[in-house]
This record gives sequence, C-alpha cells and structure tokens, in this order.
Amino acid sequence: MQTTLIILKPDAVQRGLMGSIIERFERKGLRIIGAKLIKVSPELAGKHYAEHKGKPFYEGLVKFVTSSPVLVLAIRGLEAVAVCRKLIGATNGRNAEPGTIRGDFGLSGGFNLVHGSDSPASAERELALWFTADELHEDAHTIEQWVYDPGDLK
Ligand code: DAT
Ligand code: MG
Repeated sequence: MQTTLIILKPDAVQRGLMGSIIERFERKGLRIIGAKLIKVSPELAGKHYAEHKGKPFYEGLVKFVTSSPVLVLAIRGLEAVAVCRKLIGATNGRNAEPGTIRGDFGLSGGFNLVHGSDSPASAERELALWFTADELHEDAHTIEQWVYDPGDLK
C-alpha cells in the first residue's frame, strides 16, 4: 500500500470541481485518508515546488497556488502514486488524454487543476510537508476486501 499527496489547486476549488475530481479517486477504489482546505503560504509552496526553483514558470506557479485556497488530500491504495498520476493525466490539459482529470476538465498548462506526487519518494517528502501524522487516518476501510482480490494484497 502507498499513500500519495494530491492537491486540488485554486482553479479546481474556484471552478467548483472539487466534488467531480474527488469522485474520480473514490470511484477507482482509492481511499482518502487525509483532507484539508487551506490557504498556502509562500514558504510552504516554495518547499513543495523546490525542484522547480529557477525554472521560467516557477514564480507564476507559486503565485497561483498561494492565490486562493487549495484542497490537500492524502490518498491511499495499492500503487497509489502511479495510479493517481494516470488518473490525473499529462501536465498540460490540452495534451492530456480524455478520461483523465486534466484531459476532461482543463485547457491550461499552468492552471491544471491537480497536483499528484510523481514517485514514492516524492510522496513521502510531500506528505510530511502538508500533513502531521495525526491528520492521516490509515485504518482499513471495509471496502478493501471488495476492491482488491486476495492475490493483490499478498
Ligand atoms: P506535474 O504537475 O504534471 O507533475 P511538473 O512537476 O513538471 O508537472 O510541474 C509542476 C507544475 O508546474 C505543473 O503542474 C504546472 C506548472 N508547469 C510545469 N511546466 C509548465 C510550463 N511549461 N508552463 C507553465 N506552467 C508549468
Ligand atoms: Mg510534478
């Protein structure tokens, strides 16, 4: 089992797409084990996007994610990091495949609705930035016996 960090960015919140986007993760069988709506500080945005410092889009990216509240989610499931990246789709909404979140809801390169950790190591680093341990509720939901077969869970 993995937990990944998902952020519904200001455009998703402002456009009233939180429910539609959360539904994509829930109907897949993934579990939301942490959630909060927060206004992001420039300090936290800087830590989160540290790998992009110095890139031409960095200043605009930090300005965007700090401009209005975001919904931060911790999502858990088997191979949750890769599964969520697939559900989210390519970075630019105009290139993202139909059926993905970005492919179905967006047209922008920067205003692309959702962040998802890109590797298990990134997920671990990012979860520690955004959540305290007591904000994550890992206890198994009863759905798991119907989402995964016994071989999946070996
Ligand atoms: P992703 O969010 O798909 O992991 P990333 O980590 O390369 O993409 O970039 C982080 C965010 O920065 C991305 O979601 C949107 C923004 N961004 C990336 N490349 C961009 C570009 N060429 N122009 C504008 N914004 C960009
Ligand atoms: Mg990324």
